Amino acid sequence: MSLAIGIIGLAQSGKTTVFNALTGGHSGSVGQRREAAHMGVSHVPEPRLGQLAEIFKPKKIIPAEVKYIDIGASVKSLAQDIAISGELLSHLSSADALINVVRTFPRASIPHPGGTIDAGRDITTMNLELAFSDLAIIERRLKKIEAGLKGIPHAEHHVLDRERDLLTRIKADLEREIPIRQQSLTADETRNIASYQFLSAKLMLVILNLGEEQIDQAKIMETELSDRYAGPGWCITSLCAQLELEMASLDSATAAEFRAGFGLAEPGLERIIRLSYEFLGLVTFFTIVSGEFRAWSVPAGTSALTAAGKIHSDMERGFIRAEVVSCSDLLKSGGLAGARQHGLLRLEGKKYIVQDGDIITFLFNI
Ligand SMILES: Nc1nc2c(ncn2[C@@H]2O[C@H](COP(=O)(O)OP(=O)(O)OP(=O)(O)O)[C@@H](O)[C@H]2O)c(=O)[nH]1
Ligand SMILES: [Mg+2]
Repeated sequence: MSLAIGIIGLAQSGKTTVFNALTGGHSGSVGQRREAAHMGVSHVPEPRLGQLAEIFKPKKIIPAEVKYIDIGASVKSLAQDIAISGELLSHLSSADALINVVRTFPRASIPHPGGTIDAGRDITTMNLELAFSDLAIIERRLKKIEAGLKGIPHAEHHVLDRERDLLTRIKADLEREIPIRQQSLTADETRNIASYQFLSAKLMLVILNLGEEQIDQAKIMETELSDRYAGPGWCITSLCAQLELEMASLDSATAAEFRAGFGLAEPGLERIIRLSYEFLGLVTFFTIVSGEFRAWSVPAGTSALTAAGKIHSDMERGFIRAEVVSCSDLLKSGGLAGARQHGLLRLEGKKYIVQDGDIITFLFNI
């Protein structure tokens, strides 16, 4: 399963433009049916794929993927009306992280729901909307717990009591405007609430959507907002979504020229994709199977057994061992045969922790 990122933001902040630019999609921006979610995939830029391809000469190269979801509705409306929002909310709830698109571009012809352009205010508003959604879930659960406690003997209260106490504590912090990702919860408590898929618990990448004329002020804006809002699981960057979308349709040489004209060093979208990847703590490993050379992303700390299962459940079930060589060792020794000769090819067991850049051949038996 690829990693999924939900795109949220206030009305007309540029969510669909960011989505289209990231995924090369063509979803309608304005005046489209608002209740439909857009989903699309983008490839994780990975320079090592090209370097390794020169050695392996694969028939096909398959980069790792990130799935983006533009839910096309406000988070607040989702929390308020469960009946119409069930499916949209579930898309968002199952995302691994959220991108909050915050408008900074001025354009008089596009009204801002807050009346003026104020990125700080909009970040606060979105934090409140996420908290609002989580509070609605907590309140419903607390009611159920109270009802449940009435129906069972006192001696069996402790499990529900513990859950109620934890949720009550989280609720109090949310009411003090502390998102769950910034609350001090133990690893056990975090695990216990994971199934609620709280929105304010998710990693949050804020993208300031700049106007072309604001590109040279981007760093100052990012720093100022970062000083005000930074905390665990929170990160800020900026992008001129409209410009990136236009560049996405150009060939790479023209796009590079265009970008240089605006003083932009790196393709903004690659930066966003790479950033979300780093932010989520993912590592990349590579496989070559029947001529297909492929990059996979897994959370840092993943075992060889789990990594095998990501490719195919049979590989996990019948796992024997993994043959591993690091990308740099392989490039140094010019190929698998050379790496084997130099003793750089290692045999690893189920518990081996996959390292970024590993090239792995899974040996399995079913
Ligand atoms: N100048 C400028 N305009 C932008 C930029 N990004 C988006 N826009 C414009 O802002 C308007 C809204 O953009 P969308 O991407 O549709 O915004 P949205 O958040 O998806 O809007 P809703 O889904 O309706 O809430 C469109 O007219 C875009 O062309 C930008 O970076 N600069
Ligand atoms: Mg939209």
